[in-house]
Amino acid sequence: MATAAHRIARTPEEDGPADEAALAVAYEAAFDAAVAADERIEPRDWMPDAYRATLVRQIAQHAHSEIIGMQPEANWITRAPSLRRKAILMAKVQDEAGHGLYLYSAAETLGTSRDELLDKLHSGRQKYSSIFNYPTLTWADVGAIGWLVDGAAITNQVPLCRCSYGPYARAMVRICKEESFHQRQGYELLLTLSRGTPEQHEMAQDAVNRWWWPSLMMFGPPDDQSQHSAQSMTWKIKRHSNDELRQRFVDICVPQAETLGLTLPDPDLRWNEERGHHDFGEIDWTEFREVLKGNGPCNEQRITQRRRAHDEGAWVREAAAAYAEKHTSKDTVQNGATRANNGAKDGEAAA
Ligand code: FAQ
Repeated sequence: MATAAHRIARTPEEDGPADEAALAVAYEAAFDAAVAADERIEPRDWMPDAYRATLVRQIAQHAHSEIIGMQPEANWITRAPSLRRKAILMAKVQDEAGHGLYLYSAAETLGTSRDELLDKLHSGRQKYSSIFNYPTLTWADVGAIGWLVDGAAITNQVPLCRCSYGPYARAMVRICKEESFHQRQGYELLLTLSRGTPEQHEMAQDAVNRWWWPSLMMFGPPDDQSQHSAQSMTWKIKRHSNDELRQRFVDICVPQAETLGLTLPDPDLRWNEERGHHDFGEIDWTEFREVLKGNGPCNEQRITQRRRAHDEGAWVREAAAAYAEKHTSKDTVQNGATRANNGAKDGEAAA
Protein backbone atom coordinates (compact mmCIF):
# COMPACT_ATOMS: atom_id res chain seq x y z
CA MET A 1 0.00 0.00 0.00
CA ALA A 2 1.35 3.43 -0.87
CA THR A 3 1.51 5.34 2.36
CA ALA A 4 2.26 8.98 2.89
CA ALA A 5 5.62 7.85 4.25
CA HIS A 6 7.03 6.42 0.99
CA ARG A 7 7.45 9.92 -0.41
CA ILE A 8 9.82 11.72 1.85
CA ALA A 9 12.98 9.63 1.85
CA ARG A 10 14.14 11.17 -1.45
CA THR A 11 16.53 14.08 -1.31
CA PRO A 12 16.47 17.06 -3.69
CA GLU A 13 19.75 15.82 -5.29
CA GLU A 14 18.12 12.52 -6.21
CA ASP A 15 15.28 14.40 -7.78
CA GLY A 16 17.60 16.05 -10.28
CA PRO A 17 17.14 19.52 -11.67
CA ALA A 18 13.44 19.81 -10.77
CA ASP A 19 12.17 23.05 -9.33
CA GLU A 20 13.54 23.07 -5.76
CA ALA A 21 10.85 25.36 -4.40
CA ALA A 22 8.11 23.08 -5.74
CA LEU A 23 9.92 20.08 -4.26
CA ALA A 24 10.19 21.75 -0.87
CA VAL A 25 6.42 22.34 -0.93
CA ALA A 26 5.82 18.71 -1.92
CA TYR A 27 8.07 17.41 0.85
CA GLU A 28 6.38 19.58 3.44
CA ALA A 29 2.93 18.47 2.25
CA ALA A 30 4.00 14.82 2.42
CA PHE A 31 5.39 15.33 5.93
CA ASP A 32 2.16 17.01 7.09
CA ALA A 33 0.11 14.19 5.55
CA ALA A 34 2.22 11.54 7.29
CA VAL A 35 1.77 13.28 10.66
CA ALA A 36 -1.96 13.72 10.08
CA ALA A 37 -2.27 10.01 9.20
CA ASP A 38 -0.47 9.08 12.44
CA GLU A 39 2.42 7.54 10.52
CA ARG A 40 5.89 7.53 12.02
CA ILE A 41 8.55 9.89 10.75
CA GLU A 42 11.84 7.99 10.44
CA PRO A 43 15.42 9.32 10.43
CA ARG A 44 15.88 9.26 6.63
CA ASP A 45 12.54 10.96 5.96
CA TRP A 46 12.40 14.61 5.08
CA MET A 47 11.34 16.74 8.05
CA PRO A 48 11.15 20.49 8.72
CA ASP A 49 14.26 21.92 10.37
CA ALA A 50 12.17 23.20 13.28
CA TYR A 51 10.68 19.72 13.88
CA ARG A 52 14.21 18.27 13.99
CA ALA A 53 15.42 21.02 16.34
CA THR A 54 12.44 20.56 18.67
CA LEU A 55 13.06 16.83 18.88
CA VAL A 56 16.77 17.29 19.57
CA ARG A 57 15.91 19.80 22.30
CA GLN A 58 13.33 17.58 24.00
CA ILE A 59 15.13 14.24 23.60
CA ALA A 60 18.43 15.75 24.78
CA GLN A 61 16.75 17.28 27.81
CA HIS A 62 15.13 13.96 28.52
CA ALA A 63 18.42 12.03 28.16
CA HIS A 64 20.24 14.52 30.40
CA SER A 65 17.49 14.12 33.02
CA GLU A 66 17.97 10.38 33.06
CA ILE A 67 21.69 10.56 33.74
CA ILE A 68 21.61 13.51 36.14
CA GLY A 69 18.67 11.73 37.83
CA MET A 70 21.06 8.95 38.84
CA GLN A 71 22.74 11.24 41.35
CA PRO A 72 20.07 11.88 44.01
CA GLU A 73 19.31 8.18 44.38
CA ALA A 74 22.90 6.95 44.03
CA ASN A 75 23.50 9.07 47.13
CA TRP A 76 21.73 6.32 49.11
CA ILE A 77 23.26 3.16 47.60
CA THR A 78 25.92 2.83 50.30
CA ARG A 79 23.37 3.54 53.05
CA ALA A 80 20.46 1.36 51.91
CA PRO A 81 18.99 -0.36 54.98
CA SER A 82 19.34 -3.95 53.69
CA LEU A 83 21.12 -5.96 51.01
CA ARG A 84 17.80 -6.41 49.19
CA ARG A 85 17.11 -2.68 49.12
CA LYS A 86 20.69 -1.99 48.01
CA ALA A 87 20.45 -4.46 45.12
CA ILE A 88 17.12 -2.98 44.00
CA LEU A 89 18.44 0.57 44.16
CA MET A 90 21.61 -0.28 42.25
CA ALA A 91 19.53 -1.90 39.51
CA LYS A 92 17.25 1.14 39.32
CA VAL A 93 20.11 3.62 39.07
CA GLN A 94 21.69 1.44 36.38
CA ASP A 95 18.37 1.41 34.48
CA GLU A 96 18.40 5.23 34.43
CA ALA A 97 21.85 5.15 32.79
CA GLY A 98 20.42 2.76 30.20
CA HIS A 99 17.50 5.12 29.53
CA GLY A 100 20.00 7.93 28.96
CA LEU A 101 21.81 5.77 26.40
CA TYR A 102 18.64 4.85 24.45
CA LEU A 103 17.70 8.52 24.36
CA TYR A 104 21.12 9.79 23.29
CA SER A 105 20.99 7.18 20.51
CA ALA A 106 17.55 8.41 19.47
CA ALA A 107 18.88 12.00 19.38
CA GLU A 108 21.87 10.87 17.28
CA THR A 109 19.48 9.67 14.55
CA LEU A 110 18.61 13.35 14.07
CA GLY A 111 22.17 14.19 13.04
CA THR A 112 23.67 15.29 16.33
CA SER A 113 26.34 13.52 18.37
CA ARG A 114 26.43 12.43 21.97
CA ASP A 115 29.63 14.46 22.53
CA GLU A 116 27.89 17.59 21.29
CA LEU A 117 24.87 17.00 23.54
CA LEU A 118 27.00 16.30 26.61
CA ASP A 119 29.03 19.39 25.89
CA LYS A 120 25.80 21.44 25.84
CA LEU A 121 24.70 19.90 29.14
CA HIS A 122 28.04 20.58 30.79
CA SER A 123 28.13 24.18 29.58
CA GLY A 124 24.52 24.87 30.65
CA ARG A 125 23.22 25.31 27.07
CA GLN A 126 20.74 22.43 27.46
CA LYS A 127 18.48 21.73 30.40
CA TYR A 128 17.63 18.69 32.49
CA SER A 129 14.50 18.24 34.59
CA SER A 130 14.10 20.67 37.47
CA ILE A 131 13.23 17.80 39.83
CA PHE A 132 16.81 16.56 40.10
CA ASN A 133 17.96 19.79 41.73
CA TYR A 134 16.38 18.78 45.04
CA PRO A 135 18.34 16.87 47.69
CA THR A 136 17.66 13.35 48.99
CA LEU A 137 17.85 13.94 52.73
CA THR A 138 16.58 10.63 54.09
CA TRP A 139 16.09 7.04 52.96
CA ALA A 140 12.37 7.75 52.49
CA ASP A 141 13.32 10.13 49.64
CA VAL A 142 14.25 7.06 47.58
CA GLY A 143 10.66 5.88 47.99
CA ALA A 144 9.21 9.30 47.24
CA ILE A 145 11.30 9.55 44.06
CA GLY A 146 10.08 6.14 42.91
CA TRP A 147 6.44 6.85 43.68
CA LEU A 148 6.19 10.50 42.66
CA VAL A 149 9.08 11.26 40.29
CA ASP A 150 8.89 8.00 38.34
CA GLY A 151 5.09 8.24 38.57
CA ALA A 152 5.13 11.73 37.04
CA ALA A 153 7.67 10.58 34.44
CA ILE A 154 5.39 7.68 33.38
CA THR A 155 2.32 9.92 33.16
CA ASN A 156 4.27 12.26 30.92
CA GLN A 157 6.01 9.55 28.90
CA VAL A 158 3.31 6.98 28.13
CA PRO A 159 1.83 9.36 25.50
CA LEU A 160 5.36 9.81 24.10
CA CYS A 161 5.23 6.12 23.06
CA ARG A 162 2.91 7.48 20.33
CA CYS A 163 5.23 10.36 19.41
CA SER A 164 5.38 10.98 15.64
CA TYR A 165 9.16 10.43 15.56
CA GLY A 166 9.82 6.68 15.35
CA PRO A 167 13.12 6.27 17.26
CA TYR A 168 11.90 8.39 20.20
CA ALA A 169 8.55 6.58 20.36
CA ARG A 170 10.22 3.16 20.31
CA ALA A 171 12.74 4.12 23.00
CA MET A 172 9.85 5.28 25.18
CA VAL A 173 8.10 1.90 25.06
CA ARG A 174 10.96 0.16 26.81
CA ILE A 175 11.67 3.07 29.13
CA CYS A 176 8.04 3.21 30.31
CA LYS A 177 8.04 -0.50 31.15
CA GLU A 178 11.09 -0.02 33.35
CA GLU A 179 9.81 3.21 34.90
CA SER A 180 6.62 1.43 35.82
CA PHE A 181 8.63 -1.11 37.80
CA HIS A 182 10.58 1.74 39.43
CA GLN A 183 7.35 3.42 40.45
CA ARG A 184 6.12 0.26 42.16
CA GLN A 185 9.35 -0.23 44.09
CA GLY A 186 9.07 3.35 45.39
CA TYR A 187 5.47 2.79 46.37
CA GLU A 188 6.30 -0.47 48.16
CA LEU A 189 9.22 1.21 49.97
CA LEU A 190 6.99 4.05 51.19
CA LEU A 191 4.23 1.64 52.20
CA THR A 192 6.72 -0.33 54.32
CA LEU A 193 7.91 2.85 56.02
CA SER A 194 4.41 4.23 56.45
CA ARG A 195 3.31 1.03 58.21
CA GLY A 196 6.51 0.85 60.28
CA THR A 197 7.40 2.67 63.49
CA PRO A 198 6.02 6.20 64.13
CA GLU A 199 9.47 7.56 63.23
CA GLN A 200 9.46 5.68 59.92
CA HIS A 201 5.96 6.89 59.14
CA GLU A 202 7.03 10.45 59.89
CA MET A 203 10.05 10.06 57.65
CA ALA A 204 7.83 8.89 54.77
CA GLN A 205 5.43 11.80 55.30
CA ASP A 206 8.29 14.30 55.40
CA ALA A 207 9.66 12.97 52.10
CA VAL A 208 6.24 13.25 50.42
CA ASN A 209 5.87 16.78 51.78
CA ARG A 210 9.16 17.78 50.15
CA TRP A 211 8.74 15.96 46.77
CA TRP A 212 5.06 16.60 46.02
CA TRP A 213 5.24 20.15 44.66
CA PRO A 214 8.50 19.72 42.70
CA SER A 215 6.94 16.60 41.10
CA LEU A 216 4.03 18.70 39.84
CA MET A 217 6.57 21.10 38.32
CA MET A 218 8.05 18.27 36.24
CA PHE A 219 5.17 18.67 33.77
CA GLY A 220 6.44 22.10 32.78
CA PRO A 221 4.93 25.59 32.95
CA PRO A 222 1.15 26.12 32.82
CA ASP A 223 -0.34 25.83 29.34
CA ASP A 224 -0.70 29.58 28.84
CA GLN A 225 3.06 29.96 29.45
CA SER A 226 4.27 26.87 27.60
CA GLN A 227 6.01 28.24 24.53
CA HIS A 228 6.47 24.89 22.74
CA SER A 229 3.29 22.92 23.54
CA ALA A 230 1.03 24.09 20.72
CA GLN A 231 3.55 23.41 17.95
CA SER A 232 4.71 20.12 19.51
CA MET A 233 1.10 18.96 19.71
CA THR A 234 0.47 19.90 16.07
CA TRP A 235 3.48 17.78 15.14
CA LYS A 236 2.22 15.00 17.45
CA ILE A 237 5.47 14.99 19.41
CA LYS A 238 3.42 15.80 22.50
CA ARG A 239 -0.09 14.36 22.65
CA HIS A 240 -1.37 16.27 25.69
CA SER A 241 -0.68 19.65 27.21
CA ASN A 242 1.38 20.14 30.39
CA ASP A 243 -1.71 20.97 32.48
CA GLU A 244 -3.68 17.98 31.20
CA LEU A 245 -0.93 15.59 32.23
CA ARG A 246 -0.39 17.32 35.57
CA GLN A 247 -4.12 16.95 36.31
CA ARG A 248 -4.02 13.26 35.34
CA PHE A 249 -1.09 12.74 37.72
CA VAL A 250 -2.86 14.45 40.64
CA ASP A 251 -5.97 12.32 40.06
CA ILE A 252 -3.85 9.14 40.06
CA CYS A 253 -1.92 10.07 43.21
CA VAL A 254 -4.79 11.00 45.53
CA PRO A 255 -6.19 7.46 46.04
CA GLN A 256 -2.65 6.03 46.13
CA ALA A 257 -1.74 8.42 48.96
CA GLU A 258 -4.81 7.23 50.88
CA THR A 259 -3.70 3.61 50.56
CA LEU A 260 -0.23 4.62 51.70
CA GLY A 261 -1.70 6.33 54.74
CA LEU A 262 0.12 9.53 53.81
CA THR A 263 -1.19 13.05 53.24
CA LEU A 264 -0.46 15.13 50.16
CA PRO A 265 0.72 18.54 51.41
CA ASP A 266 -1.98 20.65 49.79
CA PRO A 267 -4.88 22.05 51.84
CA ASP A 268 -6.72 22.97 48.61
CA LEU A 269 -6.75 19.42 47.27
CA ARG A 270 -10.32 18.20 46.89
CA TRP A 271 -12.56 16.33 44.48
CA ASN A 272 -14.52 18.57 42.11
CA GLU A 273 -17.68 16.73 41.15
CA GLU A 274 -18.46 19.10 38.30
CA ARG A 275 -15.07 18.79 36.62
CA GLY A 276 -14.65 15.13 37.48
CA HIS A 277 -11.12 15.92 38.68
CA HIS A 278 -9.33 16.99 41.83
CA ASP A 279 -8.79 20.70 42.33
CA PHE A 280 -5.37 21.50 43.70
CA GLY A 281 -3.48 24.50 45.05
CA GLU A 282 -1.35 27.04 43.23
CA ILE A 283 2.15 25.84 42.24
CA ASP A 284 5.02 28.13 43.21
CA TRP A 285 6.11 29.07 39.69
CA THR A 286 8.70 31.49 41.06
CA GLU A 287 10.48 28.55 42.64
CA PHE A 288 10.26 26.64 39.31
CA ARG A 289 11.78 29.53 37.36
CA GLU A 290 14.55 29.96 39.94
CA VAL A 291 15.46 26.25 39.70
CA LEU A 292 15.54 26.53 35.89
CA LYS A 293 17.82 29.56 36.17
CA GLY A 294 20.29 27.47 38.18
CA ASN A 295 19.31 28.62 41.67
CA GLY A 296 17.78 25.41 43.02
CA PRO A 297 19.20 23.74 46.14
CA CYS A 298 21.47 21.33 44.21
CA ASN A 299 21.97 22.74 40.68
CA GLU A 300 25.62 23.48 41.23
CA GLN A 301 26.35 20.18 42.94
CA ARG A 302 24.65 18.17 40.18
CA ILE A 303 26.47 19.76 37.29
CA THR A 304 29.84 19.77 39.07
CA GLN A 305 29.47 16.07 39.80
CA ARG A 306 28.40 15.37 36.19
CA ARG A 307 31.42 17.22 34.77
CA ARG A 308 33.72 15.41 37.18
CA ALA A 309 32.24 12.02 36.24
CA HIS A 310 32.71 12.87 32.56
CA ASP A 311 36.34 13.91 33.05
CA GLU A 312 37.14 10.92 35.22
CA GLY A 313 35.54 8.62 32.64
CA ALA A 314 37.74 9.94 29.79
CA TRP A 315 40.12 6.97 30.09
CA VAL A 316 37.21 4.53 29.79
CA ARG A 317 36.01 6.18 26.58
CA GLU A 318 39.56 6.18 25.21
CA ALA A 319 40.05 2.51 26.12
CA ALA A 320 36.71 1.53 24.57
CA ALA A 321 37.54 3.44 21.38
CA ALA A 322 41.01 1.84 21.20
CA TYR A 323 39.49 -1.62 21.76
CA ALA A 324 36.90 -1.04 19.03
CA GLU A 325 39.60 0.26 16.68
CA LYS A 326 41.85 -2.77 17.38
CA HIS A 327 38.99 -5.16 16.67
CA THR A 328 37.95 -3.33 13.52
CA SER A 329 41.51 -3.53 12.12
CA LYS A 330 41.88 -7.16 13.28
CA ASP A 331 38.59 -8.02 11.57
CA THR A 332 39.75 -6.23 8.42
CA VAL A 333 43.06 -8.15 8.42
CA GLN A 334 41.26 -11.44 9.15
CA ASN A 335 38.66 -10.84 6.48
CA GLY A 336 41.43 -9.93 4.07
CA ALA A 337 43.31 -13.13 5.00
CA THR A 338 40.14 -15.22 4.61
CA ARG A 339 39.50 -13.69 1.21
CA ALA A 340 43.15 -14.34 0.20
CA ASN A 341 42.88 -17.96 1.40
CA ASN A 342 39.62 -18.46 -0.42
CA GLY A 343 41.21 -16.91 -3.48
CA ALA A 344 44.17 -19.32 -3.16
CA LYS A 345 41.80 -22.29 -2.78
CA ASP A 346 39.83 -21.12 -5.80
CA GLY A 347 43.11 -20.85 -7.64
CA GLU A 348 44.07 -24.38 -6.60
CA ALA A 349 40.69 -25.66 -7.65
CA ALA A 350 41.05 -23.92 -10.96
CA ALA A 351 44.56 -25.37 -11.38
N1 FAQ B 1 12.52 21.11 34.11
O1 FAQ B 1 7.21 25.06 26.38
P1 FAQ B 1 7.47 24.09 27.45
C1 FAQ B 1 12.67 11.09 34.67
C2 FAQ B 1 11.53 24.00 30.01
S1 FAQ B 1 12.82 11.82 33.18
C3 FAQ B 1 13.37 21.79 33.33
O2 FAQ B 1 6.31 23.54 28.17
P2 FAQ B 1 8.10 21.50 26.30
C4 FAQ B 1 13.14 9.66 34.81
C5 FAQ B 1 11.40 23.49 28.57
O3 FAQ B 1 12.44 22.61 28.24
C6 FAQ B 1 12.22 13.48 33.48
N2 FAQ B 1 12.97 22.49 32.23
O4 FAQ B 1 8.44 22.94 26.90
C7 FAQ B 1 13.80 9.47 36.09
C8 FAQ B 1 11.45 24.79 27.83
O5 FAQ B 1 12.77 25.29 27.84
P3 FAQ B 1 13.68 25.35 26.48
C9 FAQ B 1 12.36 14.27 32.28
C10 FAQ B 1 11.66 22.48 31.95
O6 FAQ B 1 9.38 20.89 25.85
C11 FAQ B 1 13.05 9.25 37.22
C12 FAQ B 1 10.68 25.73 28.75
O7 FAQ B 1 10.78 25.18 30.05
N3 FAQ B 1 11.31 13.95 31.36
O8 FAQ B 1 12.19 11.73 35.53
C13 FAQ B 1 10.74 21.75 32.71
O9 FAQ B 1 7.00 21.59 25.29
C14 FAQ B 1 13.70 9.04 38.45
C15 FAQ B 1 9.25 25.91 28.33
O10 FAQ B 1 8.45 24.74 28.55
C16 FAQ B 1 11.28 14.48 30.14
O11 FAQ B 1 12.13 15.25 29.75
C17 FAQ B 1 11.21 21.07 33.83
N4 FAQ B 1 10.40 20.40 34.65
O12 FAQ B 1 7.51 20.69 27.54
C18 FAQ B 1 15.17 9.46 36.16
C19 FAQ B 1 10.12 14.05 29.28
N5 FAQ B 1 9.53 21.93 32.16
O13 FAQ B 1 13.91 23.91 26.09
C20 FAQ B 1 15.81 9.27 37.38
C21 FAQ B 1 10.20 14.62 27.92
C22 FAQ B 1 9.69 22.73 31.09
O14 FAQ B 1 12.86 26.12 25.46
C23 FAQ B 1 15.08 9.05 38.53
N6 FAQ B 1 10.00 16.05 27.92
N7 FAQ B 1 10.97 23.07 30.98
O15 FAQ B 1 14.93 26.03 26.89
C24 FAQ B 1 8.78 16.63 27.84
O16 FAQ B 1 7.75 15.96 27.82
C25 FAQ B 1 8.73 18.13 27.70
O17 FAQ B 1 9.98 18.58 27.30
C26 FAQ B 1 8.29 18.90 28.99
C27 FAQ B 1 8.28 20.40 28.69
C28 FAQ B 1 6.88 18.46 29.40
C29 FAQ B 1 9.24 18.63 30.13
